[in-house]
Amino acid sequence: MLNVKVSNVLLMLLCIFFLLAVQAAKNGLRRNVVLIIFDDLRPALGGYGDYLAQTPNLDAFIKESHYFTRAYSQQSLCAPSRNSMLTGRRPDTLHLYDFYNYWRDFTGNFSTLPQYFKAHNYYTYGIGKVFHPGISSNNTDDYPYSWSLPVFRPQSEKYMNSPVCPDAGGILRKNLICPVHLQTQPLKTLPDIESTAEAIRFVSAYKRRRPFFLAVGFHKPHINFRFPQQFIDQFRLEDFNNYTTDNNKPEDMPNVAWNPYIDVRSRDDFKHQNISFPYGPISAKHRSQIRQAYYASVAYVDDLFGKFIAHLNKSNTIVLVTSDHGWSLGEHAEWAKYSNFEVALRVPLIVRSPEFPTNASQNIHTIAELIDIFPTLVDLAHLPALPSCNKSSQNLICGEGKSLYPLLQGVGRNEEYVALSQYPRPGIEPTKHPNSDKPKLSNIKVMGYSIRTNVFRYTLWVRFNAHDFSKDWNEIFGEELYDHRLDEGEDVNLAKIPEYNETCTLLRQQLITAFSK
Ligand SMILES: *[C@@H]1O[C@H](CO)[C@@H](O)[C@H](O)[C@H]1NC(C)=O
Ligand SMILES: *[C@@H]1O[C@H](CO)[C@@H](O)[C@H](O)[C@H]1NC(C)=O
Ligand SMILES: *[C@@H]1O[C@H](CO)[C@@H](O)[C@H](O)[C@H]1NC(C)=O
Ligand SMILES: *[C@@H]1O[C@H](CO)[C@@H](O)[C@H](O)[C@H]1NC(C)=O
Ligand SMILES: *[C@@H]1O[C@H](CO)[C@@H](O)[C@H](O)[C@H]1NC(C)=O
Ligand SMILES: *[C@@H]1O[C@H](CO)[C@@H](O)[C@H](O)[C@H]1NC(C)=O
Ligand SMILES: *[C@@H]1O[C@H](CO)[C@@H](O)[C@H](O)[C@H]1NC(C)=O
Ligand SMILES: CC(=O)N[C@H]1CO[C@H](CO)[C@@H](O)[C@@H]1O
Repeated sequence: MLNVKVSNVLLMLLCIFFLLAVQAAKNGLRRNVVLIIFDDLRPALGGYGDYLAQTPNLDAFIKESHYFTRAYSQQSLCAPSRNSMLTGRRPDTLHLYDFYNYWRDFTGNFSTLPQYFKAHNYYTYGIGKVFHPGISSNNTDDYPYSWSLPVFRPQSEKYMNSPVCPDAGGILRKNLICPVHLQTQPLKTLPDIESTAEAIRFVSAYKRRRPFFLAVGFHKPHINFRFPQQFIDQFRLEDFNNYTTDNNKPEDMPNVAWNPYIDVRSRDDFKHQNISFPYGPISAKHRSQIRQAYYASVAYVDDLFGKFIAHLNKSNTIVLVTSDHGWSLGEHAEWAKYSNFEVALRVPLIVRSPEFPTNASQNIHTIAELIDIFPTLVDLAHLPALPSCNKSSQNLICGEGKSLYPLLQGVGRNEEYVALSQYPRPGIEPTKHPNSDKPKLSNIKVMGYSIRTNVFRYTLWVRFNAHDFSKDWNEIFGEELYDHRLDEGEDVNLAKIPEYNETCTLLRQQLITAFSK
């Protein structure tokens, strides 16, 4: 009797050891994941063919990566875009178009990308601006749901909107263009420098058996353009004079589509320029200065990116680099984001995985969306696939995007996917009050829905009801059609031209079907 019992116990112990060994082996094979989100970065990168950019570190990284040339944000505003990307759901599903609600309490207790990794035995950590801080992530960056420990927020972050930019007379201003010497800055540092140091500390000190999921959110190139002086010195102002030829709002652009770049106007160095509201223009000299400062801001975060990336072990770490949306640099005479134009929506999307090694930057032209990142990283890490959401399921763990994993394998690159984006307005004319660049939910009266197909961008501005989130496809305030075969800059709106009537009708049907799912 006793012998039988002893052997049972031994068998049980053996089983436990075996299971532990299997788990350890699995963890050993599991790769670390690093997600890097830049703020307001359009693909102004050498690796994306932009010859004005000075981004040696991202360029070298792209050489070892697959990069998507046509990746799009779901809404060109920080909080809604990040909530959409990180929950894998569209703004219309989340009902989040501004900064002032938290999806778990407002819409549904939806899982997030880091939360999914945490649930699958990853150690998850966030540094800097990953979720938009504040109410939209419940003032906790969605901790503890998404993260194994509280998110690192740089101490110098609180001075981001303070008067910290010395003018010619040494007086500190709240300027748009703000090259600085670190010694003059509060805490003698900048937020992204602090975040980079913390990211390096984390990956260098990491000793756990579990793999990690690390998200690093850089604040730049978002305004103000504050960076160490040396980064602006490397750009010549005159190189930015002929960046676009769009000096005035295009005649055929519906007023509802216009974003009056109120945040740019409100900075101390632009306040007194008497830029006519809402259409400007900004003087030629200032146009070049803003572009130069944007590119300098990109060069600055590229430098920090390079310092961090050098500390990663290439052979066991998946790295995905992206941004929340783009930024207009004078296209259509517009600045900032807040629109449905290609320049405001197109983002870099770069994937380096030991599973897909390359030496010679592989570009993928298939259309991708930021909501695709969640299922893609899940597949790259070989976790159980993320189910796709559908109306019949009340599933809290699902995504609305597609996995880009097959595309990385080389499968399905000719699929004609589309990208869907949207932007809200408080009315049909640009206004300061309410701020038509970023209306609060209660003020939203119009929604611009946009579809990017292989060759067209089609945008329809319709009545939106903020109380029940319904839209009326028959009450139209603006219609835009751009043909990217002829007009990459989206300068000529073809929607009113009779020859394009049929194209508009077809795209309108496709758009309504896509946004009614
Ligand atoms: C929300 O989901 C998380 C896990 O995903 C769970 O821990 C929490 O209890 C849920 N909250 C509510 C209110 O259901
Ligand atoms: C969000 O924060 C509020 C206030 O701290 C808290 O009452 C609420 O439970 C939080 N929501 C979730 C889902 O944790
Ligand atoms: C802006 O307008 C004010 C008042 O009309 C004028 O005093 C000032 O010189 C103008 N500034 C510029 C830069 O034109
Ligand atoms: C990098 O990761 C691989 C695979 O896990 C491991 O064999 C190698 O020792 C690591 N290199 C360093 C420098 O830690
Ligand atoms: C990278 O290039 C070297 C030679 O330049 C080659 O030997 C190696 O196989 C290449 N690796 C990959 C993953 O293409
Ligand atoms: C809906 O999604 C669930 C999983 O989230 C899946 O099991 C089910 O088959 C889906 N239904 C349809 C009609 O696609
Ligand atoms: C466009 O075609 C529709 C029918 O598809 C027609 O009702 C409408 O009048 C046409 N509009 C123009 C401007 O030709
Ligand atoms: C080719 C071209 O358009 N060149 C113009 C660039 O901008 C300067 C003004 O800064 C013009 O003088 C050039 O004609």
